[in-house]
Amino acid sequence: MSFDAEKIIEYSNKNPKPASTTFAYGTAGFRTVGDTLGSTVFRCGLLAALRSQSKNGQVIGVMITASHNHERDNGVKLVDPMGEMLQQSWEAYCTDVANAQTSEELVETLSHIAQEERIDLTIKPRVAYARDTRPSGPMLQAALEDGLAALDVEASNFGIVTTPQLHYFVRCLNTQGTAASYGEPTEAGYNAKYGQAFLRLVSGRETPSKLFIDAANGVGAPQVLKLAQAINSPYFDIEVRNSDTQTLGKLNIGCGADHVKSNQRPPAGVSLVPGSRYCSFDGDADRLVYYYGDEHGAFHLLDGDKISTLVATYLRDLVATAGIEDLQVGVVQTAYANGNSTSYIKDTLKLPTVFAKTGVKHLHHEAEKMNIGVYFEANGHGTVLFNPSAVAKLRAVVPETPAQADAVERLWALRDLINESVGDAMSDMLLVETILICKGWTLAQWNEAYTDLPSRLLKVVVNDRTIFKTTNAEQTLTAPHGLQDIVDSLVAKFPRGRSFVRPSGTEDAVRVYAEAATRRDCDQLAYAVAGAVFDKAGGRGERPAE
Ligand code: G16
Repeated sequence: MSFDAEKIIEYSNKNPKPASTTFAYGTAGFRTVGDTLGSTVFRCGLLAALRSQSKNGQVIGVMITASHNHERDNGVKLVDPMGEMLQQSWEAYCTDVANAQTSEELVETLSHIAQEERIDLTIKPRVAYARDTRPSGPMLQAALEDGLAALDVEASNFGIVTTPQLHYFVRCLNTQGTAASYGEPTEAGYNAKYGQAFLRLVSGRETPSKLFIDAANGVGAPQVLKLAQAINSPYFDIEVRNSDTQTLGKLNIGCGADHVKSNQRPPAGVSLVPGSRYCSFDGDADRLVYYYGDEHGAFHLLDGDKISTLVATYLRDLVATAGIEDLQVGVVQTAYANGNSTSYIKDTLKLPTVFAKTGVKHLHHEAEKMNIGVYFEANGHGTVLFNPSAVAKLRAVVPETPAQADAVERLWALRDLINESVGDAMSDMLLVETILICKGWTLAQWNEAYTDLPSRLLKVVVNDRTIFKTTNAEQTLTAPHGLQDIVDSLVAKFPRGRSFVRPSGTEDAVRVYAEAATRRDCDQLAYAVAGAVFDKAGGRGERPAE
């Protein structure tokens, strides 16, 4: 059995590759200007079919989104059967397939992959797909549907949903009717699963004040309203801001988690009232940050590091109360983690912590190695994983006291509350809300655990970001030659200084991160490093300046 080459060529000719463009599967799939992605999304449909066949017909997910990026961008990524990111060895296939110059070359590339992976092409492929609210979404969805039709895929269209919801649906579809059943693969099933776990954990406690949610004018806005409707309880009293998904030019502009984290200020449309509680999603609701304003007008950010320490502390304490021996909670971070958060995890919480490269796919794999792995990027993207050994240990506990029984029950309920397939702003928000409600904490009390070192994240646009190569979990540059020495000499000038440079995998830019003991030093260091990048590596546009 082989492909119907003629059919693939016919559909492929409808979705031609732009001749001069090279596509690369980056941090979170392919991302670039949406209008140029038709051929890539079409071809991802073909590859998703092969991936499904290679997994014995399990459902593979395809999500069309560019998450935090500008509205004109779009992207596509594949989701593996348990809702996790595509296995990394297949990313190279994605790149090969996306860059085949002609339709005939495309068929050859697909045949080569089928041979290499020994794929049984008689298996019926199954794919689930969805998109976010971007204007290029319908065109790209049509291209994807061409790819699915070319290989006779049994396809399920989940419409306009958040990225984590699609990951959840894929896992549900592949576990239906098994002991590992993850839930109903519908929006209502998602809302019921997470909503019910939340109510199980908080009922009987004091109700919190209203939570203001900035939805980045993205798909999280309608979805979180549906979640609130399903929960229908004073424990989840929300007001959604930046919920306009209809007007062009609004998605992620001046709002959303990326804007709030990068600029360290509230989003448009939100004036902070002391004592009130706020959080932001990004454009496809896979990132979450919290914040508040104090009575002196100062802005306080509770980012992914703060979420991770809150969650790790809570889990560590529950495990201790449950009296489960050898059940280790660990934390995975990236180089963007604030230095004081890392010290707090190691020195105060006394929990193991490891560093991974940027991209939740890298953190996820590290977290899988831990019993209970808490992983969050500083930008608010992350989740918690309970590995099979943790689940076995939880099952084996025979509680001897009511306190122990309660802690065990809470650990089970937390596992139901957490979207283990991927970082999920809505599920993470319910998790944070649960912990705050159970502790009776305000955001200011949560923030007291440790004080962030001043940090700054800058973007530098250069002629060719592919000349930047890194090592050491992306904290050290190996190219362009000599640039790391300059960064090192700048860092040495500032007490508690730390800085690194890496090419973005989702945007056409190089990222510069810096932290130091004072705000003044941190900003000087960040702009000095960004200036050096601009000068030595072909900066474009305006030279970064304070
Ligand atoms: C994606 C990834 C994140 C990553 C971010 C920025 O986020 O899922 O893991 O931190 O891109 O990556 P980079 O610095 O390589 O551009 P999102 O929210 O855009 O999907």
